[in-house]
Amino acid sequence: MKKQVVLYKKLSPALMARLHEKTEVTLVESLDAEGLAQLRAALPRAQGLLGASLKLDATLLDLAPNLQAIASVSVGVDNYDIDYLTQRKILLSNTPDVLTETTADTGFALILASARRVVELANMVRDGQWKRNIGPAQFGTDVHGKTLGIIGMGRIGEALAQRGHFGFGMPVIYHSHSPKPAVEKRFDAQYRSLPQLLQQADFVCLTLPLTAQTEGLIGTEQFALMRPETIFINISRGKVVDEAALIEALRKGQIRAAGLDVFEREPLSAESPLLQLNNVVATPHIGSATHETREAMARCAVENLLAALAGERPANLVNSQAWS
Ligand code: 8YV
Repeated sequence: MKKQVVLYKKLSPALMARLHEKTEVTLVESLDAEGLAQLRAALPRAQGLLGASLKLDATLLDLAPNLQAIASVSVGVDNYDIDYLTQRKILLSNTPDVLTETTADTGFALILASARRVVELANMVRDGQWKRNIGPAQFGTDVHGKTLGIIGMGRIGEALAQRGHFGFGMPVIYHSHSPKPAVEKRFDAQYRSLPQLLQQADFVCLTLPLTAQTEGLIGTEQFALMRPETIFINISRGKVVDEAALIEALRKGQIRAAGLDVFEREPLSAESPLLQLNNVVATPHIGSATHETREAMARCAVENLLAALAGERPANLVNSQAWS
């Protein structure tokens, strides 16, 4: 008998066909109130789940007694209670690697846009306010040759370092839970303590996962260590930062600008004080959002799920303790 899969993310026709070939699929098209009710109704028969951007807590998972595997269409796994899943022997998989380069591109887009004030000045042109040659009041700041500070030297951090070092001649400094000699050799990068990095980097870039240890890592005390020239970039998770402290630092001119793809609450409210600030570039969590990469992530998730449901170890198993 085919296994029962509940999808809470739309897939391309090719991937839908692949899934239909092997499983019985229930599709929940969106995660609005109606969609969530559909999901709840489908959970009791679900053996596999595939989707993203939904907090799957114990209350929801308790509705799914037959669940064997969850394939998340994301690299981040902060939406899942991993201990609980492991306890129930539910295999959780994610989609690393395929999104690394695209997410690093997003990071660099924010670095360039914030430093060169691309959004603010493009809006000036669009608003018909380009009346004369621009002067120092509109000048930006250079990116090439400046110090790139990366917090969290994982795959995405490395891809950012590669762009900065080889493309823009930037000295690279980094902070992570342990020094990485191979990275240091490849990008001529230097390890720093967190306070040292915050004091020395021209661009402070967050690329680390959200965990109990990283939640609220950057707050008032950390912004106070940055300089008025510092540009702050976040492509990881909003909750790694105390957003109120970030707003305060921007308002007080403690830092020059911020490029943000992630926020404490998403979607970001139109009322957010961040959107009142000209020196903030805010994008709607587009880190991996290209046609090619989202398809590759979905394909990876489908293969992870099919493997798990067939009793094989998925290529990107997150909770290896659940595998026996
Ligand atoms: C999206 C992401 O949030 O992979 C991640 O961790 O943050 C993103 O790529 C989304 O999960 C894509 O489906």
